[in-house]
Amino acid sequence: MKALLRLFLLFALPFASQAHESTLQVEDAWVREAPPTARVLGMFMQLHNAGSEELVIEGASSPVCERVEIHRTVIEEGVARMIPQEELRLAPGQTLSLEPGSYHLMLIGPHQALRAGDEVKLLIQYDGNHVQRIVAPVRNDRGGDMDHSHHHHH
Ligand SMILES: [Cu+2]
Repeated sequence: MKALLRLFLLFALPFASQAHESTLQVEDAWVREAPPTARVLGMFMQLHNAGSEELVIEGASSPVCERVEIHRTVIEEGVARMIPQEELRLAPGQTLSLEPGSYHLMLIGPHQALRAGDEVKLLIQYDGNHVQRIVAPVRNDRGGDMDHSHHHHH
């Protein structure tokens, strides 16, 4: 039993110390597949502040594209516009949903076409010197889409 406990600690400790630093939890991240010629792709996820203080997401980067911006889609007079955001603020315990038609990350200038099934690495910068690395799949999403700028019929 003691040996088992020691074994558990051996494995648990590196994760525990990591969890202590990381108050940002990211779930259900995915990138929306776009036509091969697309110069931007939307990326979506659930962001959760598991800490006891406000968390500020300052930006993100990915090896698959030139840069990543934080955007918010707003509808003005029936037209969808994307407004760049300086940062995202999460109150303690808050979950913010990045989803089509709302907040999202914009992958700008992809180095190559991203297809459904591909994986995208992303590094999220928050609270000054913290980073969170995630890997997200590219998915084909044709349902529930508010953005009709790309058509699939010819
Ligand atoms: Cu955008």
